[in-house]
Amino acid sequence: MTPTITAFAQSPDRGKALARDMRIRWALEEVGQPYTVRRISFSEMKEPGHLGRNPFGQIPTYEEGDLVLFESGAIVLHIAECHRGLLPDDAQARARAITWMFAALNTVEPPIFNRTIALVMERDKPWHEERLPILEDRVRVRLGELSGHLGDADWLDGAFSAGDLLMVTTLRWLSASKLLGEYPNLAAYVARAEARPAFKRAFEDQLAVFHAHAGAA
Ligand code: GTB
Repeated sequence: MTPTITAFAQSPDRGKALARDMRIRWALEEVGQPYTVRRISFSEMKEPGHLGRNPFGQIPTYEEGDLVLFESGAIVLHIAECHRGLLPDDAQARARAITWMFAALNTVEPPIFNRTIALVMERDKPWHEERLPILEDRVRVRLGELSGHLGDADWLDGAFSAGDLLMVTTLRWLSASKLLGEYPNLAAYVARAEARPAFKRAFEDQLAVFHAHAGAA
């Protein structure tokens, strides 16, 4: 059964694939599962139809027959459990890969997302200039720790996994900043992931949608 995911009708990141639907697109491309995309506007996200898919009125969501899921991490885990390629077969290695999924979402994403929010929504606040370096130092703490773990390995724990997929989509929120470049092994890690054919297909698909609808809002 072909799953349907939801994504922004008008990508606020102008085609950079920073919204969390990219996680789902990329995961589906990695496992070779075709999918359809339902593009929804900001107002549609808060209407009953979409609130039935996600009570928080956000994207992405995932529909597969009667199954309706929200939360990008849960969706990627579901895809990884239903297909080969994103989680190792060995039980302990699989548990470690799932640990990295949680680490990406619960430990690394919060400081990075707080910085993103500050840049997008708080630039006009009188305390913004004072707060931003504090937020950036919190990001540096996590990047330093992650960089220390990764060392010169290609991926976080053996073969590429759903843990890497979630970690890279989180680190990409720093692509426009100099922060990632302070940790050359992390910058190379993100570049290595972005070079994967599945990432490129997912990126090009969402970019094509952006170009097709640019200026239509
Ligand atoms: N925890 C949920 C998940 O992982 O699925 C969070 C979902 C979420 O935040 N969705 C956002 C949304 O629907 C889109 S991705 N927002 C509308 C709303 O809440 O009303 C958010 C996003 C967009 C762009 C960047 N960026 O440019 O760095 C980062 C994150």
